[in-house]
Amino acid sequence: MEGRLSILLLIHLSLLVGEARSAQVVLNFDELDGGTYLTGAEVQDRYELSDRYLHDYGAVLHSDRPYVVVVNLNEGFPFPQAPSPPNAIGGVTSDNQIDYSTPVVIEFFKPGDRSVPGVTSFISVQLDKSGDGLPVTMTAFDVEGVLLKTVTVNDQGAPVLRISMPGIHSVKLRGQFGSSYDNLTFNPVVAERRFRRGDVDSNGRIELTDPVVILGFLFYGIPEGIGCAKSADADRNGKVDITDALALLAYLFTTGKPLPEPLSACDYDRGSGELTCEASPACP
Ligand SMILES: [Ca+2]
Ligand SMILES: [Ca+2]
Ligand SMILES: [Ca+2]
Repeated sequence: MEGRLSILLLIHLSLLVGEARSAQVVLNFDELDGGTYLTGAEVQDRYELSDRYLHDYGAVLHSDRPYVVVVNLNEGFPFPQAPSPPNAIGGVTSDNQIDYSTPVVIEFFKPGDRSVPGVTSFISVQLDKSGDGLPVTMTAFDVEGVLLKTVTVNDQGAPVLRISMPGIHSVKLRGQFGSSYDNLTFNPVVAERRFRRGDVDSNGRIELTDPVVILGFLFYGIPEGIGCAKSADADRNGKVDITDALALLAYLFTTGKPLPEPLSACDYDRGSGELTCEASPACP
């Protein structure tokens, strides 16, 4: 009985841990100072928003200026127009005026470190309630600026734009004259680095020690983790398991069958699943 209880407790605890790890970030901008929402108004410094969320969440926002504007949608409307009142965000023209048809860009980095690109696997944003019914698009790009996906909604009744796929480094929101954005939600951002497949210990060479590191990790927990899990995914199936060690051994010693790129040189790997590459010293 006691044994069964502790198993249940373990299952419960592991569910809790899983939940904590995958907790989404929700930014509603309501803790910030919000200014007028009027199109054409000049943006004052205190309503600018750019890298405030870099340290904790790895998100940086900009428009034609290196920031977006935080607008208070409570004033002047009979009912609050922000999905979470009072604030939403909007675009800023190059001459520093509020303009909702100027695109808003959200870019991800390793939290606290703008020199290392980051990626998320899910992002959504909600439009305000005063839409004009015209189409608004969100386009996602990978770390190299390659277009991943575009979604479109008609801006009426505070619709939500969402994209769910691995490798999202940035999104561009392209709205109409009255499109402001709220409740920006995304999965935790992880660092993205160049790597070479098979160079598991990232010493610049693919050799016997690399499959040995995979086997040690899988069967003995030594090392505890692999700095660049993508480099260990030799067959590029999105998981690190014994088939990767075998594929690597075959590449080195028997069939010589090449592994999927990036193999010949350091590079990013687009859309190869949820594995990450946090550290890869041989691929700066
Ligand atoms: Ca809000
Ligand atoms: Ca190596
Ligand atoms: Ca694999």
